[in-house]
Amino acid sequence: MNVTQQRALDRQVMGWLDEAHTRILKRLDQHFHVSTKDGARDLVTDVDRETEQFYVGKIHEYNPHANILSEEGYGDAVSSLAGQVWFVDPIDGTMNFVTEHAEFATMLAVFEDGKPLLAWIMDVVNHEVIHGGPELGIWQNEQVLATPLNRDLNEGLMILSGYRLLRGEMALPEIARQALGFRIYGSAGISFMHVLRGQAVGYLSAMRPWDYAAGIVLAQSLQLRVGRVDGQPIDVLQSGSVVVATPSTYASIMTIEQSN
Ligand code: 2AM
Ligand code: CA
Repeated sequence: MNVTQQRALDRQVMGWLDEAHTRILKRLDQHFHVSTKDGARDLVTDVDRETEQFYVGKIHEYNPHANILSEEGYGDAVSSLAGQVWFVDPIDGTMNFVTEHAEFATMLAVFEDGKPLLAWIMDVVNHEVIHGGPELGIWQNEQVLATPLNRDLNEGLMILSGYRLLRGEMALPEIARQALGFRIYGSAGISFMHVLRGQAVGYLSAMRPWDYAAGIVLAQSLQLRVGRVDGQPIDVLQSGSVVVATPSTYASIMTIEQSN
């Protein structure tokens, strides 16, 4: 897909996101059903399912041959990055969606034959979308987003998984101690947005593909570093640790991980 086609697809998906924004906010004012998946804290609502079905319909209309890896099961069983592959998280931070009615995101990413093309993360309540890709550049709504300043861990805020921090996993307590400060947002998408805007120097969590696919596409396009805590590169079809950070912070985190 050339850059002109990418720009057209970006505009089209921005239209889907406008529609999703309206639908999701409308649903927040109505009664919706909440149930649990993998334990009492893993929530899913009617709105997660409806929104995923909405995106899957739009993607199939755009490209009937697309393969879709999505959280709630309306996509496909994707085992390879061959062809066009979409990653969909309809509501990211469902706990925040249910309890706060804020600080949740919706995320999409598209790859072609393993190559990242475009991604979108929308902070739904604030109607802010960070979107673009390695060839198109990165935008927040209509404004170009610049590469964040290369600040080190002790010069900025580090975003962590609260669940993993409490369990002392992935050297998170030591990373929290060395950071200027640390934050926990409970939504991968909202966390990525802070790093992409340069408000935080990094984010570390254990995630599933739809939690991080969009985030790493946007981060790499802004010259941020991404990888696993064991130093391995990321296979976007696999769940596992994900570090996203400025180059300096990434190096500091890797030093801590290696002595862990
Ligand atoms: P979700 O709301 O789309 O499930 C904090 O809970 C963050 O971790 C959210 O982005 C959430 O995404 C994600 N998450 C929730 N349960 C998870 C799990 N079992 N493994 C990995 N990520 C999870
Ligand atoms: Ca979700």
